[in-house]
Amino acid sequence: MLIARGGLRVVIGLGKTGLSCVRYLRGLGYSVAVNDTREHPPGLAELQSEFPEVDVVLGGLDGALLLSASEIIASPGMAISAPDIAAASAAGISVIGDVELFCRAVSTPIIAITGSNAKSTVTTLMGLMAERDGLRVGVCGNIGTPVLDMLAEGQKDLYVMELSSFQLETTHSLTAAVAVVLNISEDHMDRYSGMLQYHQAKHRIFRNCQRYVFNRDDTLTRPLIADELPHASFGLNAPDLNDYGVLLKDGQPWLARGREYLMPVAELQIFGQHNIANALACLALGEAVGLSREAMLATLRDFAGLKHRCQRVALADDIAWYNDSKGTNVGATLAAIHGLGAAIAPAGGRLVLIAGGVGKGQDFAPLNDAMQRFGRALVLIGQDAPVIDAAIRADLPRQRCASLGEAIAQARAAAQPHDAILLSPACASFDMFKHYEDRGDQFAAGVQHFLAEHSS
Ligand code: UMA
Ligand code: ADP
Repeated sequence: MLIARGGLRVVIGLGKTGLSCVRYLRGLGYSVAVNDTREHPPGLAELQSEFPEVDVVLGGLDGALLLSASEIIASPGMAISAPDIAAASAAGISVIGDVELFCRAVSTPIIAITGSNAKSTVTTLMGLMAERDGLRVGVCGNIGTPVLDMLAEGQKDLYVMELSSFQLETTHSLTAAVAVVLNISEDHMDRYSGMLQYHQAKHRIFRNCQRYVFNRDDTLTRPLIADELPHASFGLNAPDLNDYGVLLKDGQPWLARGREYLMPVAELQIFGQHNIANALACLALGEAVGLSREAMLATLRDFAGLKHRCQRVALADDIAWYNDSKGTNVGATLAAIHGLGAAIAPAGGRLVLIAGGVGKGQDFAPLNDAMQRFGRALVLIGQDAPVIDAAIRADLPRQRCASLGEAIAQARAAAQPHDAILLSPACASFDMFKHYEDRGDQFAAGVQHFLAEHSS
């Protein structure tokens, strides 16, 4: 039997997060109502069959409902600066998120990971490392499983939590065993007034953390908290005694801690400088929570990378095709261009880049130098193709295409032997696709289809 708890909880958003919050709060006996600005939110049918007693208001925020709440739990996709939510907050109603509910309930150690890019790669690796070391580990958060759904899975020894800036905005009680901001570059400028506000949201991860890790190649990742707090840095140069970095041994780069050689970079299956940084970040985070060195290095050797992140999907006529659909901002696309461009340059290869989509108000100019250095041609798709076209001034052949299928054909026409064709859009996907996975899957399927039709 449910114990009736005082005060109405209003959950905003009926996606994965909203549903997980309703399940959690109803499980504790709270009265819950749900509000979503969408007419047909994805979790509606599930909610109505599991919790027919929960009132749902759709098609817009309901200011009166929000003002009647004891506490509002906002999903990350909903900006808490929306006037009705801001008004409730100004009236003294606490506005929190699912991660806050989780942190209030759990004292198990948490590795808390944020950054503009690399979050899912590092979060996945940390989960695999902890599992290999024999821990019961819950990998959750922005990576896909809402934290409260993970809580329902039962006792864990460690949580590895990927946190977005949106989730951090509504979290107050996180006391991470170790926290990291992996890197910071422009993203989500449609939700923030500028880089300062975005940076401040990311750095909330360090509040009350027990240890921290930072990227010494990116000063924006260094927290403004006391240096007495135990910490370690990672970076691509030679490390100080307790830090992680790269040392040369017989001319070959090795992952290193202080003066200690840990593993040749060549043993990593994931490529590019950015992935060396990711591996080093994992080693520093793992040390902070006491994971064994052997388990961590064995995991790094085995890991072949995640789908949609610089993933090779085809090789034909000496031209390789790469799906980097998760490259949804300029920072990620730059990492892909540099990583892949440097890998194919020795054989004379250059990159044909397929980019474009919803630009989220970013400045695309940083892509110019990278494309000048490594580019063969530019193929543009989606809503913000003209913005990218104007920002990349490099003297390269370029095409604007109305569909991904056309982009695939144009990219192949521009490519030469030893080149690589890279889908790394630097943009969100929702003008043409359901999500980045859909874009990546359509690309991989489209490439196979194109190659089958054009094979000699
Ligand atoms: N939305 C409305 N009205 C509402 C509520 C939401 O229009 O009232 C829209 C949002 O603008 C968004 C979509 O609905 O476009 C989904 O939002 P949501 O908050 O319901 O999302 P969930 O399904 O709960 O998924 C969220 C994260 N999504 C977002 O932050 C947008 C998922 O991260 C995360 O995996 C999941 O919680 C579990 O924690 C996705 C994401 O894109 C992968 N994250 C962004 C990113 O990585 O860049 C931050
Ligand atoms: P996130 O979860 O932060 O989006 P992912 O691991 O899913 O991170 O990678 C997203 C994109 O960023 C991919 O295109 C990937 O190749 C790129 N990426 C991965 N690591 C880095 C890094 N350290 N710096 C910049 N880009 C990176």
